[in-house]
Amino acid sequence: EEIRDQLDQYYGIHAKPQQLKFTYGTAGFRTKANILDSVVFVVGILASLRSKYLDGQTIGIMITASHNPPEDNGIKLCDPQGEMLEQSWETYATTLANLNTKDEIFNEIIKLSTQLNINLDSPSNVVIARDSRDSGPILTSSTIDGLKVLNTQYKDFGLLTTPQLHYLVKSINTLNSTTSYGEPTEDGYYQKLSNAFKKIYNNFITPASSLSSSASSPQKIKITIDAANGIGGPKIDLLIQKYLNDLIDYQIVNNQYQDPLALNVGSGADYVKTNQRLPNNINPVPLQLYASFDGDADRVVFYYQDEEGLFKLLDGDKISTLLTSFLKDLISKSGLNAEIGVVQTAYANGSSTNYITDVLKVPVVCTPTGVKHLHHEAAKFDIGVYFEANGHGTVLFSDNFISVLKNTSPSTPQEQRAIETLFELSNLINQTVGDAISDLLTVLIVLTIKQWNPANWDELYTDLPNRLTKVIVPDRYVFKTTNAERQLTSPEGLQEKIELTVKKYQNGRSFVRASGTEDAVRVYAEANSRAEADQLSHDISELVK
Ligand code: 16G
Ligand code: ZN
Repeated sequence: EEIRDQLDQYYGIHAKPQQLKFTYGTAGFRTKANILDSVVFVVGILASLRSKYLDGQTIGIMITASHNPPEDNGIKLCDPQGEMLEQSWETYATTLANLNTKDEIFNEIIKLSTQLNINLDSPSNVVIARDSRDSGPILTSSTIDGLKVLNTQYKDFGLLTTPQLHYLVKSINTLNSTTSYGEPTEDGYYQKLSNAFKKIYNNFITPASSLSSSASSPQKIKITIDAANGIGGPKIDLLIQKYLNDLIDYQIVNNQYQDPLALNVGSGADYVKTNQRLPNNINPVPLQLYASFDGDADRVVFYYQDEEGLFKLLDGDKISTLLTSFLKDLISKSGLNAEIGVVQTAYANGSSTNYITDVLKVPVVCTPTGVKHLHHEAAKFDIGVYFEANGHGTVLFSDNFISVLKNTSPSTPQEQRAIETLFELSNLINQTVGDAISDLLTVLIVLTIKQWNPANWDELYTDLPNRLTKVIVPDRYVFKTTNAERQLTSPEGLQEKIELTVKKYQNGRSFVRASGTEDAVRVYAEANSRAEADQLSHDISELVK
């Protein structure tokens, strides 16, 4: 009865416009902000149910549309250990979001609670945060109305990056346990990352070993960050200024997060990766390192200008190989036995896959696009490195391996340093989800230890020229794939045609898949030269149309 009363009170202002259809996809619900109100309201209800179902553990809600344009927004749920919402619940989310009346919603709540054995009177807890979009505050308050329907306790953290919200959820749910992840505050996040960074730094960089001209103090680490005018800018600013100012010499450009219309415009990780060019407002100095975050700071890509003035991208594959080679070296120096593996998607550059397999001799697993697929596979290794080429990724350390690190007594100083570094990397690298801030600090410390400039990093392997294009088709759902999205099973006969075309190109590779976030089909093509990659991309696009 109480639920009916609450629905009576709140449903009216959050009723769904009849004709709209919504789907909880790889990135949660994402669309134009002005049609999201009814959706976020029911997500509040669903988060409450999920928390009650999990004995009151805290569920996270993030309001963001990542790299999408300013007028978009979105909402997604985060499970108690900071992971993506369990897949079966995505279906419940979609069902709830498409109900057209108050009674239908009430019946669905009762149906789910019966089916899943949820006690609706039991406690439920939620934390919520948002990126810097101007639709964020109003959508937050509509979500909170949804939380009130089932009497959920909530805390609104306001502006955060997506990975910070994941950190908080895991920290809250592990509080006072032996697996405590960190202090459940924004500052706790900064402390955890900066402490780990300093420990690794001090283990390797001492004034004596530094190449700096003034022998007493090593040079500061230099980085310029393009924040896409998003929430990552003020957050990394806070972290470095408060905790790492004496080690890092940094500059943030495109940092107008208070101007929501500037978000992701001519800037950000997605812009840089897709267009393979510099963002606005960077005048590159050759061989200096630059980084771009996306709008909610769960992706990062790096780049530099070489001595000939060419733009060089260091994307998710380059991050993955850099970290894998460093970690592999640490494992061997530690004297421990640990299985390291790399997870990629079909978008990974062929050269990176060859490098990891043939040079590093580390196993590579390929999964479909989307964090939940990569994360799941990475969790099967002692150390699982996963990055999408677009810059989203992280490194997972298994619980078992972390306890090995904690309990091993090293027999040499070299072993001790390797073990300590591995352990601190597990603190520096966000274990819940890809995190631009955490990944940035990790790349910086690895480059500093190796005394590498961006060109040294880039030399590990040479990317095959590639092109990613978008083709608008009448119905993208007819494009079905298998083998981690690398082959089409439908429309019939198309895969054979693609393979015949690809065969004409040296080192040619191409695949076609329906986007999970846009009404379009994506065509990826790579080949030996720029011209051939472009031609292959064109040929395949013609087949798809
Ligand atoms: C979502 C995914 C991202 C993936 C992208 C692909 C999560 C949290 N995000 O943004 O990992 O790269 O979708 O988009 O899983 P697409 O299906 O439109 O190509
Ligand atoms: Zn993002």
